[in-house]
Amino acid sequence: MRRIMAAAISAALSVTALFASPALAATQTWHVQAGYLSFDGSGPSGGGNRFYPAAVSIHQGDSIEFAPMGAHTITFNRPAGPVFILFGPSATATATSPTDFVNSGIIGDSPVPTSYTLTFASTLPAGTYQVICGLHIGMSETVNVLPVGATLPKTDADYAATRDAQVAADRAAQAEAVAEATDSDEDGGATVLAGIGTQRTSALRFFPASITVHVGEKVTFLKRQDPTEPHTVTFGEEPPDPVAQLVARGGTTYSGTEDISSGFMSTKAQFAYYQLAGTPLPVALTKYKVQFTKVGDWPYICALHDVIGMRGVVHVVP
Ligand SMILES: [Cu+2]
Repeated sequence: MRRIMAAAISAALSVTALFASPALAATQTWHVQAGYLSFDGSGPSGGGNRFYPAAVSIHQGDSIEFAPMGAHTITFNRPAGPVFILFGPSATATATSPTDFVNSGIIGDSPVPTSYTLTFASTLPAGTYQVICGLHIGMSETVNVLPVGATLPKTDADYAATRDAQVAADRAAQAEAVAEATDSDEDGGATVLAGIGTQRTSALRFFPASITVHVGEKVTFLKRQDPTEPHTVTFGEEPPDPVAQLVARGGTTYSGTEDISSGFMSTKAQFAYYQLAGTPLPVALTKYKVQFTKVGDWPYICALHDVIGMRGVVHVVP
């Protein structure tokens, strides 16, 4: 018995020795947070649309576990075509060459975040790579892949500290943006902002969520203060198909019974980022003006963000 134990220990030691040699060093899993969440009284209300931290240095063979806060994709080598092609996962979660397409699909789109681990294979040449979120313009992670044995500049704990500092800075900038945002239509009429954000963050709300106008007047909905999120302004019933919900329909007059929608509202930069040219979605639409012809309280939603509370109401009085 004793001899068998000794043999086992001896075998274990030789395995340890093998792994200690640079060529066979153990791989490591690094941690990056995708976005952050803000909350108001009703639940999640938006947050960050950046990776935290924005850059990491790792070894060939290492992995990065992305923890999503909010809906994001983890995408290596986005193929050409409308953004919808990124909504589902690719067959593999390992990048073996600089041109591999690796994609998580949409993750984090529920109360419970689901992490996604992307592996940078030992065969991937050392170099600097980008991982993007297909849903949020500017959301990009720089991954410096170094040869096994190279000294890495930071630890996973260092990156967690950077993450926390950047999230705190983004939260402060977002609060300031909401406090200071103003916008108005050229005609000076009633205005609602669809989202308020910075280049890195967003509040998924209508500002104000409740507005009062006289019958016959118009309300202008502006998506000009929220650079990283698209929205819709939708009155009445939505079509069941999620893409059809993003197509403009029904005109711009509302008497309480029609199904009308702005369709997908996005800036020029977002429209290009989503590669939507040639689809039935509106081209870079940032303004939608509706005339109200009947007294009543008329609720509306953003078809993309209604589930987390992006809803409003227009009170029309005599
Ligand atoms: Cu929205």
